[in-house]
Amino acid sequence: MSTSDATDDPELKNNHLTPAGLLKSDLWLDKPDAVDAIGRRIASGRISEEQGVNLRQYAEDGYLSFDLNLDESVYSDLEASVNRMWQEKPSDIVYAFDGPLRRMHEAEEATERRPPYRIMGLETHCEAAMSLYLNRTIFDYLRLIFEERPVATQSIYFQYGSRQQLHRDPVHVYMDPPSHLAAAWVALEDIHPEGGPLTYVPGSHKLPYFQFEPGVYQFDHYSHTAADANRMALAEEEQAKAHGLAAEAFLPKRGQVLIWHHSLLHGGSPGSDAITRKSFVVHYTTMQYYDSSMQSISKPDGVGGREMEIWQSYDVFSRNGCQGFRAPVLGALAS
Ligand SMILES: O=C(O)CCC(=O)C(=O)O
Repeated sequence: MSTSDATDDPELKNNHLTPAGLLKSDLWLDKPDAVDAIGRRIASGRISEEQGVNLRQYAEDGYLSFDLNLDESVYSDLEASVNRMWQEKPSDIVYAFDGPLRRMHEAEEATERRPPYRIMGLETHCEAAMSLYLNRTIFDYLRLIFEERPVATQSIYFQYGSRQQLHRDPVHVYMDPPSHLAAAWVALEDIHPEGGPLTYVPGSHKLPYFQFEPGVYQFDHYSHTAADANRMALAEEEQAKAHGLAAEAFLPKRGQVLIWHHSLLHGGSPGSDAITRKSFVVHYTTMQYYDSSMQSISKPDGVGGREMEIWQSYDVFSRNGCQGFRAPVLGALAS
């Protein structure tokens, strides 16, 4: 795949990108010999044939998918918990409607329980969400991908489609190193084609990043605008098209998970407001350099306006051999 060479500049504002504009990565599946390395691991018995097939798809197409075989109670518990969140509106959980995150006690069900609202950190109030946040089968794949202990962070529950433009996660989700990032998206119902399904562009993880200026690929909410975000989405789409790549909709049965590569282009397609698209997504990294989970919250400033506050959680907990950050809101409210 050909790549542009826009960042061949020693004075890069950051050095996360290669001169060809790809995200630097030390992960084995990002190396040119990944497919051979997978073959060697199958041959030596380190991974199963099935894992090998999935990891090959991850290396070549940028995602892998399988059925989690979830118990019926996971769906019903999640459903009941989400309804409870809207009834009780606890202050120690965070949601967003069509703007920055806010504490749930500010939520207005009549006007905001519709697309593209989302709830962050539902695992703090829901055992079924916790069982997905720290799901052992997903963690087993992440261990193979990272070759390090993964840590879960930033879960999001969607009742409807996200309507998000095509993007790559490191542009918005800052890990350290940035390539130590993957996400798992679990369908909580059979996904309807008109419900604003998740879309992704197979193979796009091998394309260079859009740069706002040489070396700058991260979206900065303080200095970049919606027009910059549109410019990026358009350029990414055009680049994919120029390489013969096209977006595909993920139309899984409930319980199916999609794990995507840090640099895979993905987003939420437009959908009907009348059709739900229940899903739970978790982001994962390693703790090589990354030591806290962070959230920017919009809150009343006490004099009739609003202000942004950054919340951070350094608290990691383990369960069943899987580890995850506690939601930043819990630490912020406790202190
Ligand atoms: O669920 C979606 O539509 C998109 C989710 C997403 O982009 C993310 O969590 O990074």
